[in-house]
Amino acid sequence: MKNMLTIISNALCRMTGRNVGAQTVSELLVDLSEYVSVTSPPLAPAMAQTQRQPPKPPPVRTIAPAEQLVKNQAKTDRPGARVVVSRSFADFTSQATFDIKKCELHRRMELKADQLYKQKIIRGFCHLYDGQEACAVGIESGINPSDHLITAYRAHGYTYTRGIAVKEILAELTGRRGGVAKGKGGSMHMYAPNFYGGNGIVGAQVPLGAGIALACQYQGNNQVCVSLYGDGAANQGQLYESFNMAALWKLPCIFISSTEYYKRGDYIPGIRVDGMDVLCVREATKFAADHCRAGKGPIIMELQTYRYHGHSMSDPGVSYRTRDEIQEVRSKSDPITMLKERMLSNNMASVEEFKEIDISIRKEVEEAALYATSDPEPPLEELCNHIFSNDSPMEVRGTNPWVALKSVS
Ligand SMILES: Cc1ncc(C[n+]2csc(CCOP(=O)(O)OP(=O)(O)O)c2C)c(N)n1
Ligand SMILES: [Mg+2]
Repeated sequence: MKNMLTIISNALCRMTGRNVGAQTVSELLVDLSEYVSVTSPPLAPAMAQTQRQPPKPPPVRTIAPAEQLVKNQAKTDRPGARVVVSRSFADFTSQATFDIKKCELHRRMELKADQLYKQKIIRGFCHLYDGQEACAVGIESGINPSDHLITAYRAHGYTYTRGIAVKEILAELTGRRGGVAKGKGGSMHMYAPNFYGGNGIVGAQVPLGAGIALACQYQGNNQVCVSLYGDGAANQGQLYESFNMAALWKLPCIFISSTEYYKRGDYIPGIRVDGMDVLCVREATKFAADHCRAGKGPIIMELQTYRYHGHSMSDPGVSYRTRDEIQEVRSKSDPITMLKERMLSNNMASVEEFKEIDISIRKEVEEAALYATSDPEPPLEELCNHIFSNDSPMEVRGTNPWVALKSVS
């Protein structure tokens, strides 16, 4: 997975053969669009018919020198290969330490959630995102805090990158008063400023994201909305309806799919990104945000990524893939290890500094876990507050209103 995109990424940097150091990365991407057709042209109706095929793995593209790619461009019959390139690491010296800290904290937080779940302190649904830290961290680094983000139920990492402290996230998972949703939302329903959750219905967040982008456009605030979904939502009608509206109204919406081998974007430009490489994700997001802010309408990003845990805590994650496969990804494409290795080889950080970061992150997560397990549960009289309807009689599905509620703490 790392494979092709890393090779292409490095090769594109080399093949431009230009003084890339003098450009911003976004400029480099725009320049590269001359070579790799970042923007997909609309298809003729007859051709659109033939597109309704089951998704296929993307064809492996061989690397060609820049001039050759330019020459071949006219012959490219499918919408352009979407390639995102990251520049030399030395260009990121001042920022990468911050990225690695966020990636590691995110990983430790998920591992702590795993532990607390197995200790039966976290109950109910719990969907982890370890292995995919480069997606959350890279996206956040590519947008502004005032931009907007909405995702599905796998939301711990995005809640953290949108500015919520680890202890509030863990306390939400344990259902405590100090949780980010006052202990009432749990794993799937966390929110933060300009972060709209945490949505349990697969795909439903995508039209909501288009709506947020419509609000941005209406208010003319130059903000964009990132709307995330997984491959499980990728064939839903509501996605295509949202894409259609976003394209027609040129909404500033970045639709991001964490997926493999699904191809869309026939009418909306799309870029495929190495979702294990935090810098690729960041630069692609910046590129996509620039695209939206320039009034060019929506754009789709496909993050090729890998999750170490199964679907949820009830899925061991090894019935449809082997432990060897997971181990191979861990050893070859882990986003944190890759970033560390590249930082080390570019003299951007030392082993000692990584150790210090590791110690401080472990401490922060341990303290957060202590908070999440010692903070009291919300009082019973709080239970029915903060919901939309106050009209009585109120019925909560699955409960018997005549049975007295009991707290477990
Ligand atoms: C409309 C709807 N259908 C089915 C479900 C049950 N369900 C929960 S998660 C899930 C899989 C979704 O996969 P994906 O979108 O790829 O997200 P990932 O779990 O990989 O992050 C399904 C089918 C649901 N929550 N909502
Ligand atoms: Mg999925």
